[in-house]
Amino acid sequence: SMAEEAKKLAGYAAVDNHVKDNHVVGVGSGSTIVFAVDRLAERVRQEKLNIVCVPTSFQARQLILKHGLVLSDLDRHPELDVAIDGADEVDAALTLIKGGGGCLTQEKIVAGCAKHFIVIADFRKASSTLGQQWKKGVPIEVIPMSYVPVSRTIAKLFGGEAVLRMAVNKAGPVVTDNSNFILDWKFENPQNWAVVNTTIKMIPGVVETGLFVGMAERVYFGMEDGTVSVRD
Ligand code: DER
Repeated sequence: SMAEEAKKLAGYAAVDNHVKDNHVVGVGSGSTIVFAVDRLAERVRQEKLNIVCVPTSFQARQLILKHGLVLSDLDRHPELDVAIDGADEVDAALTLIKGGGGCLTQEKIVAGCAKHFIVIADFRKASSTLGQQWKKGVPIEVIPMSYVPVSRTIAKLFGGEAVLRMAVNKAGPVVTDNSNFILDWKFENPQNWAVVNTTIKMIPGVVETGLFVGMAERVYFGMEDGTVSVRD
């Protein structure tokens, strides 16, 4: 489909422009990163690159292993050369909503350990303000026993509604790779995302927010017309 082709364009551009020999590469989660890992594996084979990969989820770990790439971790490589990951939405200031796939916590940790955090996305993610296209809200990972008070506090502080993410193929709520729950906060108005991020992070029980503020260095958007648009 057009979106799949756009994801491929973005993934290839990021890997070709930012991954070099002897690099430690953070591998994101979701569907767009699949194309980036395809390209990474192809380049490793063709160019005999010496690369190690640090995953951001169980899914990313499976992807690394499936492609025969060298799996590593933050114990061995607490500083990465580059991290590449997707996003659910990107605004004009490169603030991201992430966590649509429920992997936001390890994604933010890995992104924070990288010298360069590069985002890849199809054209549907390119907004000027958050909420224009992404309607599922801001994912927030919480300690399970706290999800009700955290949900109430967010609504009291910032309005909207923070809803427990229920599983589709399992009875009950989605459980993250870290054995936590996710609240999807359906916000009503654009906010000062730096303030929202830090305030929500301080609520007891909150593990991480899906707001990546001031972290992305560059975003590659695959466009409908087959071009790649760069935002930095
Ligand atoms: O859940 C996540 O954080 C993913 O990286 C998400 O932000 C992008 O997933 P997609 O590439 O499947 O749209």
